[in-house]
Amino acid sequence: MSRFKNIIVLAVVVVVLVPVISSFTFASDAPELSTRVFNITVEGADIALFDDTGGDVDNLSVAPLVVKDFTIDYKNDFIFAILGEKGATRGERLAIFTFRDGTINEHWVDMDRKHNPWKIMFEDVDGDAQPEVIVGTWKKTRFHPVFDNRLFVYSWDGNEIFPKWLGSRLSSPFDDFDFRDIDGDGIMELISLELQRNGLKRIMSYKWTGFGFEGYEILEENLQTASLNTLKEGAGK
Ligand SMILES: [Ca+2]
Ligand SMILES: [Ca+2]
Repeated sequence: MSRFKNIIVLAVVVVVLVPVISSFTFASDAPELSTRVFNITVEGADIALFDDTGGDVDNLSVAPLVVKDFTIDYKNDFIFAILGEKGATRGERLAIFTFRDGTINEHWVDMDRKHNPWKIMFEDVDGDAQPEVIVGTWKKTRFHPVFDNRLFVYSWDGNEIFPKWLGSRLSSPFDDFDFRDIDGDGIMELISLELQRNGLKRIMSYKWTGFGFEGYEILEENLQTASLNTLKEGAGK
C-alpha cells in the first residue's frame, strides 16, 4: 500500500512540476526577438534558420533551383544568394532573403539571367563602414564581347542593391577573388587569382580608388595553383 502511495505522490509531483518547468524553459529561451541570435545553414535548395540554442526556427526552399553561393548581412538580417540549376558551373540570378523576427522570406529575386553569377560576398570595399555586395559574374561586355569573369560591386542601403561599379575586367583574366586587409590599414583590399601570359598564375591586390579598383601589389607570382588559399597570412605587409 505504501509503495502505491509513493507512486501517487510521484505522479502528483510530476503533474505539478512539468507545467512549471516548461513555462520556465519557454521564458528563458524566448527573449525579445530583436536580441535573438540566428544561425543559417544552406544545403541545396534549403535555407534553414536556427536560434542560438540550435532549435529549428524556420526554413525555406528555393526549389527547383539551388543556392550556388550566399553571404549574410547579420546586422540587418538579410541573406544575399546566387540561385541556379543544380550541377551547373555557375548560377542564374541573384536573390535576397530576410530572416527578420525568425522568419525567412523572399525579399527580391533578380530576373536578369544574363550575368551567370558564381560568387557573392559582403564586404566594405571603400572603407566607409557600409558593406557592399560583390558578385563574380561571367559575361560579355560591350567593349570586350567574349564571355569572361567580371566583378560587379553593388551598394546596399538595407533594402535594395544598386550598381556601384560594374567592372569590365581586372588587370588580367581572373579565376577567383576574395578580400584581405593586405596593408593593415583597416580597409579591405580586393585580391584576385589571375592568369599570367606564360600560363602560370599570380595573386594580385587592388585598392578602391573611388571610381573602381586600381592595382596595388603583386602578392605572389608564377604559381601553378588554382586556389587563392595558397596566399600566406600577412602576405604583402
Ligand atoms: Ca562601403
Ligand atoms: Ca587595407
